[in-house]
Amino acid sequence: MNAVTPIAADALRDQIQRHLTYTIGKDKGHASHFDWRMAVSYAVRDLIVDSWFAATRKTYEAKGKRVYYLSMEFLIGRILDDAVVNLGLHDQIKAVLAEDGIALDDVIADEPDAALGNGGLGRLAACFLESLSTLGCPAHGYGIRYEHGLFRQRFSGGQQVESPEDWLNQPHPWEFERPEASYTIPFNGYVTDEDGQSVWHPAETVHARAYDTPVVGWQGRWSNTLRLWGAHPTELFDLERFNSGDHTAAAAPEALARTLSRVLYPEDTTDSGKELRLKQEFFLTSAALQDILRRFLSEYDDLSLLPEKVAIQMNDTHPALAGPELIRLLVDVHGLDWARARDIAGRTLNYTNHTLLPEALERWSTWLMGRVLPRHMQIIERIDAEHAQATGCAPHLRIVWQDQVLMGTLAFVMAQHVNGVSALHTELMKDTVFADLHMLYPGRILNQTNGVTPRRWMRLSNPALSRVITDRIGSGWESDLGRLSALVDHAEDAGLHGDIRAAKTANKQAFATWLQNTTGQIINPDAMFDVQVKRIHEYKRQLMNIFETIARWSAIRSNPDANWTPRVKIFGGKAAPGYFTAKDVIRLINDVANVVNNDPATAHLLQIVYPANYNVSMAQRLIPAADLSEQISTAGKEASGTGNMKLTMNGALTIGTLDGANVEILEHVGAENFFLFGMTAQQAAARGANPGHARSAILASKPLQDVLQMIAEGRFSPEDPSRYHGLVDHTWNHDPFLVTSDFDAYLQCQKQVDVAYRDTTRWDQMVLRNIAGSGFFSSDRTIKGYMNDIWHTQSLL
Ligand code: 26Q
Repeated sequence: MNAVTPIAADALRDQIQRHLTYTIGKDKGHASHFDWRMAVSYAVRDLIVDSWFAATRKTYEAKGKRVYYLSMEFLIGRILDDAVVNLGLHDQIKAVLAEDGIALDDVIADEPDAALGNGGLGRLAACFLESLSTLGCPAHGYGIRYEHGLFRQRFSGGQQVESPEDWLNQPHPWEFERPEASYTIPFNGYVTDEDGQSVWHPAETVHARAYDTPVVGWQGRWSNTLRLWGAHPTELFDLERFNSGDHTAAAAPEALARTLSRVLYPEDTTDSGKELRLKQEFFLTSAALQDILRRFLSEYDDLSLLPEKVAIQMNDTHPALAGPELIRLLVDVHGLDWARARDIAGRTLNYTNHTLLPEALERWSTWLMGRVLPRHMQIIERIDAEHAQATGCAPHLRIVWQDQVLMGTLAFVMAQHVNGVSALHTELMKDTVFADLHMLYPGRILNQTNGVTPRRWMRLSNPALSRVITDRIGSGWESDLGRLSALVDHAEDAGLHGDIRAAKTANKQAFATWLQNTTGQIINPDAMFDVQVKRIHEYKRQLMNIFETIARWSAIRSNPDANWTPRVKIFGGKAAPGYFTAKDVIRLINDVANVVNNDPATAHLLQIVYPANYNVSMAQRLIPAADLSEQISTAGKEASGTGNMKLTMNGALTIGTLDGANVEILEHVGAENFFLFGMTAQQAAARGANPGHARSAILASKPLQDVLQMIAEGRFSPEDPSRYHGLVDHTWNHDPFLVTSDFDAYLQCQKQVDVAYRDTTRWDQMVLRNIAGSGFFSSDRTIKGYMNDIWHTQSLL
């Protein structure tokens, strides 16, 4: 249905040529990779537009329920590569470009990542959009069109240095600007009561303008829309001021408005409490809700039908103003009474929680909220009063408590369904942070374990493995990932083992070549690639990994002739600019790399790699090349993880704790094919409550004492021996994420990994069983779960 009509090579060539000449205005002989990319992107986009319109038509005809996914982050990455693969055009375009001596890979690599997200939450939203299209679920993503996405990272003297990202500083061929789709977003001011009606008199307004990007699903059968909002001034500039010569002040309204969509907050999991962030959240939420209601009212005239026709998903609490904003629009603008509006909102909204870390739970002072959104503050207080009345809850379970608006509580109280993102995380929600609300609203919490799209994370990023799989089990697994389980029928097949191994080796070689070309560093592709890629956070315990690396280096030096398994330790990830402990960890990794990589006694057995600026595109190169996946967070802290899933489906084995979705990965691939270590969530919680936990763990571990001693002595920072005294002291005396308590178990487990890797038959078997067991982790399965259990929607395919 609606599949994009196959296009002949001649037609494709003509379209690319035509765009190069007439859209870009370049002659072949003078065209750069950028010019070719534009021409190819426009030609591919043309093919998507037809399926996009067809899907829109069908959605209007079906009059079914639509899904709206509200998210402050969409970490998309490159768009052309994904579109080309989903349309099945890779080989054709490659051939067409080759005629002019142009490599498709170079054209693709010219595209900057759309990095409108920090990490897991934003990337999940991008995978969800792709699965929604693949499944033919009528849906819109709503987000902010940040001019500057996540900062670029480089290292100077081993330290992270940030610079602004600038992806829109060049034409962006994938978006359609919609000047006609524009809404006024009010801020500040005051509220008056006019005959029992509340009237908000905002002191400031900006316009939210829509920019649409089509999101094409697998084989082009369906395309949904990602609608991003850009902020524009309601008044262009102050002409009077301009004429009087004050040119800077004349442009002030424009500058003010544009800051709203200027830059993505690079903080993940810390509550920054900044006014601009609150305004961004409201900007997204209000624009999305006005758009949703406008579309709904173009099709229906009875607003009580809203919950039947619309499902809104709040991606964490960042868009949780959707509750009060929907009520405001229904009551103040559309004239419904409070009770009906409250009821409609409560049956339309749903909330996904992504973290239990207390510092990440959003809260806003009532003072700030009351100033920026005075009408919403009133509405929140009324929602809260009714919540208290209905449940008789204790004061700390109120939405407003101790002069703060608790956004998690607001989202929970307003939502029809509240979900966690892995089985363990959902159970912990019920048992800990949301235990009381769970009692007050039983049945509201449910689980939807995360997933990732196999189109980008296998087909596109790992064509070598994809070919091997298709040769064995046929095509079709890309949109029905459970079929990978058919690979277990070949579990003992040495031919298949060899093919998978050859694919991995080729990917490792390709990564090594890329690394050498971009950084000059030469690595041994025959060594085990041991990979930890994710945001740098204390709870993710990159520190434990680098401690193990130091212990390993030291052990190799003392016993060089032992039977060592050569390893390349690969790190990737950014720290929030204000997260100083995380930045210390980055510097330590780079300092250790500097010493270890220059030690001729160990260089053939241990190397450390930390390429700067890890992003989606780097993940696509690195994940297919990984042998070992480090998923070593303190149990109970990682809500799910999604990199863990990508690595599993690409044939990396996991060394990990019983945390987040690791638990389910272990179940699906089999405990004998997973390197499990460390405390459980319950044990970790108990251990952390013991004030002397770090000191006693260190005193019980000679290898750990030695590691800390080396760092404290300045072995890795000889020019500044005291550089890590703070970090070492923090480890001895605080260690909030229990690195010290799990360290010995981790060290032992890493030794088992070494042994397993040397037994290639055993390793190959384990790899095969990991790939075969990874089918559950497709985001198609996740989205089907949301469609059935939360949205109650149907596919239109
Ligand atoms: C909040 C307030 C102010 C500024 C920023 C923020 C903010 C921004 C981003 C808070 C949190 C985030 C991101 C959280 C996140 O990425 N969580 C991850 O979500 C993944 C998808 O569910 C999970 O797999 C990860 O386990 C979880 O850490």
